[in-house]
Amino acid sequence: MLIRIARPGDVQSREITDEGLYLRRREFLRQGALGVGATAAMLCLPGCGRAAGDPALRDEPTPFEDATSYNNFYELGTDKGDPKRNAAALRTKPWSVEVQGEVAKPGSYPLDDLLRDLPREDRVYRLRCVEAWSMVIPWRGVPLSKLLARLGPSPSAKFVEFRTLFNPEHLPGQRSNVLEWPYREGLRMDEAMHPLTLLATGMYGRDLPNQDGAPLRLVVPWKYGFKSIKSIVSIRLTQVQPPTTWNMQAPDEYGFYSNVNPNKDHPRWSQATERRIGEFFKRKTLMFNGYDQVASLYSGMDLQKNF
Ligand SMILES: Nc1nc2c(c(=O)[nH]1)N[C@H]1C(S)=C(S)[C@@H](COP(=O)(O)O)O[C@H]1N2
Ligand SMILES: [Mo]
Repeated sequence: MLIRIARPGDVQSREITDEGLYLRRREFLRQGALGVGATAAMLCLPGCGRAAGDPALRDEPTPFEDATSYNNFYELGTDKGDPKRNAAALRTKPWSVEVQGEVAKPGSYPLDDLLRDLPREDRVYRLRCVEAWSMVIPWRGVPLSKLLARLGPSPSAKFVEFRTLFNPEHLPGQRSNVLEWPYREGLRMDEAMHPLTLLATGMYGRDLPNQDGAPLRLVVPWKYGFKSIKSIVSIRLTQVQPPTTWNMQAPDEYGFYSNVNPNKDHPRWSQATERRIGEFFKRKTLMFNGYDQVASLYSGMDLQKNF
């Protein structure tokens, strides 16, 4: 059959009886996804900048429809379908980003000025949610390192803190205090400067839909999805590790680093496997979500303690 050989972990032993069904479904999906696959391949020709051998290359992109209707964006509601339903409430024009802290060029930048002349790059990245599902998305954006280089980080800058818009009028989820608003996230400086770290402005060759974090979101593909903060209005360079939303909410469940790590269970469920949206069966979760090139950032760190 014209299908790839299943990798170990694709088919669990208890699911073996369904293998025929699984194979037919894969073939069906592959044929159906050809159009999207071709688009993603084309997107990645010019200036793609991905390391050769990126495992995302072997993965079929998640259908656009799924990536824009099954979302986590608590500011637009806590159900997966809420962000799309409430997307129109978020106003993304005009949009400014406050740049503060240990940086040579602080200020309030209209988004166009912030990113002016920084070329957009296309990157197909997997995104692995802490809830054990994953997607493969063709992103478009600017490497965060290029923006930070333009802003001139001081030698004293050790971390970068990001915050999402706070505006309960336009973000109806913020009328309830299910989380402490504004949503915030942070990276260590070397993580922020890593070439994989992307500030996305688009996906699937178009502008970001509101439910996916328009007009500007972070994408850190080796970390759980919640690090990829949406609708950013503030970037602050700091000397000390900034508080982050999910770590504030439940420090025993969500650490600052939040690297995808199949060997470190969430206290309430396993992280060893994941379900790719659109697929029937679970697959094995890879260390750093398969982005082995970041491993050296954590050499010498105990990733069971620094989860
Ligand atoms: N501001 C903000 N950013 C957020 C979230 C959120 O609730 N608010 N959810 C996070 C989580 S848990 C995940 S898995 C990803 C989901 O991104 P997607 O909906 O584009 O797939 O966004 C992350 N960024
Ligand atoms: Mo998530």
